[in-house]
Amino acid sequence: MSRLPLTSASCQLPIGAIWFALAFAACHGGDDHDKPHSDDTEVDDSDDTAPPADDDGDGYTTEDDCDDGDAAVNPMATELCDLVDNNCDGATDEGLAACFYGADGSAASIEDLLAAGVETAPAELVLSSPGRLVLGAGEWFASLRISADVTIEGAGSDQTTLSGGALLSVVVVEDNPSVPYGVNISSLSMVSGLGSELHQDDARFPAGGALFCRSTADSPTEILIEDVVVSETLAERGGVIYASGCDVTIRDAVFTGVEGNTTTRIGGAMYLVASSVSATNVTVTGFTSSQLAGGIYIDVNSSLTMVNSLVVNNSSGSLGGNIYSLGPVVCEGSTATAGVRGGVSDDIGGGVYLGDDLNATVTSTGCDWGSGGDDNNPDDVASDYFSGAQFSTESFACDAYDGCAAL
Ligand SMILES: [Ca+2]
Ligand SMILES: [Ca+2]
Ligand SMILES: [Ca+2]
Ligand SMILES: [Ca+2]
Repeated sequence: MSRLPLTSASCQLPIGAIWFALAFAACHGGDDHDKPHSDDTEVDDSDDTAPPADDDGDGYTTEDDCDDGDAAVNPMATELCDLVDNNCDGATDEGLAACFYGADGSAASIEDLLAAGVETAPAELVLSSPGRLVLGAGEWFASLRISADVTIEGAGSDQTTLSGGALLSVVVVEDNPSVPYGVNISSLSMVSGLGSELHQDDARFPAGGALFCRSTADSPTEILIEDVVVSETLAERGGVIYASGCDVTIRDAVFTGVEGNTTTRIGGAMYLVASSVSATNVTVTGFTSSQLAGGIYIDVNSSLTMVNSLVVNNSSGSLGGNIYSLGPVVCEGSTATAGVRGGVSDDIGGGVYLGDDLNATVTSTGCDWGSGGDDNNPDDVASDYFSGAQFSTESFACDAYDGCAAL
């Protein structure tokens, strides 16, 4: 609000919450009938109060101008990505489209870079210095290549969407052989990634539709995914996540597969190599693969820990409808919140197939393994060393060679 003069024959004072009271006192017989102008006849002017200043000349006095030393800051200014409350609404950098805050204290808008991406040509954005990327509401066609400690933060999984435009992985975390990166992704949706190309054993295939993470360092790259919804992403290996040398923590997330997917060969939702996934309140559902692991493929030196999480209704053309594992699988929770159900394998291991490795185990505490229409088919847990087990109990342990026993 700008200053408005109150005009009368005897008074000219500004209106405002405070100033109205002063004006009233001055114009209607205050304590000493003092006048606020320099031409008053009273000897002592010490109790006069000066009108509010507008030192920077932007038309707003100190009443409304939250920085009266900067004319670019005032209630009519546009909010910018600069760590300043430009429009004096009490909030800093609110409502912006895309703002990157460097760990060095810098702030830079990347709205133009992101907005240049379209569905057929997503923006390829390189984040190579540590910091925090804050995305506002809207759909952004972009693939982010990260080679630093970076946090990506949307306005909510129902507000902010990152789309790979069915061309690239939505997020790629690069390898750093010396000091692996830490990357956090939160409060957004990821759609339409098609995986990055990966060389492995002279093969070349797209991997990690939403997230591709690879580290060759001694310690793993740390990834946190929180309040994230993923749909419509595909890759030959890991429709949502391909992780090699990465520890991935996932909280409050829903991953949904693509109906009629014929792209994925192994790991409809995830493909883990020398990686761990810790999932809490996560649902992985509706994924398919033509070969192994309709839902999650767990290679040697990898593991999956699920707490109050569901891996349900995933199917494979071969071993492991929901999960194929060469490492430990842990499922904890109650039947209301946790389970491995509705998996379908055209071979064995509708729920979990345990591969030929000493570390290939399943431990279930309280999880629902389905029954009737949502049972795993043809079995809940199987390996090449024991015939398929069907469980009516929620707590049991299996290993690939000795089979299963109730806990
Ligand atoms: Ca001002
Ligand atoms: Ca100002
Ligand atoms: Ca503001
Ligand atoms: Ca600002």
